[in-house]
Amino acid sequence: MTRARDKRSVRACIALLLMICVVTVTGCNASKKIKDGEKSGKEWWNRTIAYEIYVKSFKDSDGDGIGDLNGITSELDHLKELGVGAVWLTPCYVSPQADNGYDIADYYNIEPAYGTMEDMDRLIAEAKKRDIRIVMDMVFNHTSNENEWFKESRAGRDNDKSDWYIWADPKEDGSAPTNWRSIFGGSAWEYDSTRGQYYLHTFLPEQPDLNWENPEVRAAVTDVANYWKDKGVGGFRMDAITYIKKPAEYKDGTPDAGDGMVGIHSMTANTEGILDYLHEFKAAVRDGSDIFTVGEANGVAAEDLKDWIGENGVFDMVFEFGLVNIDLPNETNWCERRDWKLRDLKSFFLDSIREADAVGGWFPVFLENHDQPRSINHFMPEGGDREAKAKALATLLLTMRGTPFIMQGEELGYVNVEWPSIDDYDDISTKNHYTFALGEGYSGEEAMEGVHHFSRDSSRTPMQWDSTENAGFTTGTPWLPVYPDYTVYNRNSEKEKKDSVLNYYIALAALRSEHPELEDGSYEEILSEDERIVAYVRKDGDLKATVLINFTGEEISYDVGCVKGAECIMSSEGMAEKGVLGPFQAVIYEE
Ligand code: TEU
Repeated sequence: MTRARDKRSVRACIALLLMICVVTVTGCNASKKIKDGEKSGKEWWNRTIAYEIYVKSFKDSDGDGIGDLNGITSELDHLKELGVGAVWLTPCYVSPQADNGYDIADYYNIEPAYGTMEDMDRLIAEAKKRDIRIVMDMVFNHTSNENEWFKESRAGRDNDKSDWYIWADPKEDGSAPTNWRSIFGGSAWEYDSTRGQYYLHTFLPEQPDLNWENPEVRAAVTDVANYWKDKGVGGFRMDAITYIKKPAEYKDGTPDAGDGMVGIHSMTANTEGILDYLHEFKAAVRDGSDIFTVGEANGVAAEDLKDWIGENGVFDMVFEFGLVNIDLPNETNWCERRDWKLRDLKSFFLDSIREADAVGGWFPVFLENHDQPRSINHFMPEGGDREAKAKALATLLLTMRGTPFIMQGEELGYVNVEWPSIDDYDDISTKNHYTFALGEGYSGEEAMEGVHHFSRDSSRTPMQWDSTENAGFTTGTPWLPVYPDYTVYNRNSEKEKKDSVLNYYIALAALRSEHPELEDGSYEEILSEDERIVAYVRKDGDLKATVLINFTGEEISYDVGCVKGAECIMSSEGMAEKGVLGPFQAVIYEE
């Protein structure tokens, strides 16, 4: 890794000259420019790095094998070192854990396995001392079936909360109201004998959907969010938010698989009228505060962004699914993978950033989260040096225009788990995808291949802190096995190894904060048609950084005109030679 000193004064004097040179000699003529960077937001969350913690797997402080809030508090300095200013916690409210906390029984209390409200207050305060804000995961499309709201709702057809969930009568033959398949497999309707009706669940039967048509429901979720805002959190990640509005009529859809069902996503995602609810939520929660909101927006594409973010939008940012589904044409079927080209990945960033910029919105950059495979397996070709691939992806994540979201373990270079049997897996969605594949006629081997590639457990294995037993995650038995490579890939060992993935992340985070063009400079894609390199220019006033990332395991050459007159400020692998990139090498030049 090399890093030259900042020479801004010299650079300012020669900037104009260099620009002229670059324009004259550049071979990067296939460039696509999108914005001059001036209108970009300057809120604290535009300028920071966000980090996702899967609470159950981060750090266990009491030896029960389950991560907890005190564990997180004890490792805040790790996050500080990475330049993190916002920490998104996966749900840590009271929950029966049918979906690891995404089934909330009580929004106002902490799950006992994770700690107490005092622990949470301490975490918020300790984080604040380090300039870190805690971001809460708000799950409002559904609750747990153990939530008091649902218990009351299911008790009869005429109680105060009878209309708080989505209830519907059976078809004449007694079967479910529609043929919709839940996102986790099986019918999206569950029969309840007390009411003699079905209730809708977009996810598990243990996760009944709330009825947002009912103003009392909207007021209740607003109250929850404001309660947490008043505690001083820095923002909200809005879970599965595109599903909250259902169509006016429940109708069967055209089956999309041999089970005769149709995925609920295609029937309910982003239903017209959803934005009215979300504008109401924004006015009651977000407006007038300095928190940020980021919506998990499966079903919202780049062209829809104008309604979701920016001046007329409902959130500050949205997580789009275009990139993570680049190889998955149908989320229900993990056995059907799509070939993709580097051009597709580049287009995703180009389109999303362009659309976000056009409406004065902001883009959250992410390559991983707790539902996704590890990015090394997801976006990089097989073979070659794992650490080099991790650093190449880190460069993309931390120098793209937008707020980067690091998934825990990504900064250590984690890869997917590939356990031999479906019984080794914990995640309920993984098990259901496997069963679905067998039902569709795929062999056990084919179904396991899908599991190895897409299972959510890959991003949920315990965080690896050191090379002691259980990677220092717990003194007890970890709820999910620690990845066997922990003796090499762990925080402490990587801290000691000069050229580790972790130290590269730390250096990149520091570089980013010292170079404003990398934070909110404009974004211009270069070498657009090159299928081996992702390359772009970030500019802010006189400052200009050029990023080049080799996505292949080969040494390759590129037209040196892109970086003529510039100096290298970062190289992921050894020295940088202009015009050449080593296998998976990433370089940043500045002029
Ligand atoms: O995920 C919502 C969502 O759209 C996911 O179904 C995603 O497509 C899938 O997990 C990919 O495998 C959110 C949470 O992120 C997820 O962890 C929860 O299980 C889900 O909501 C239900 O709350």
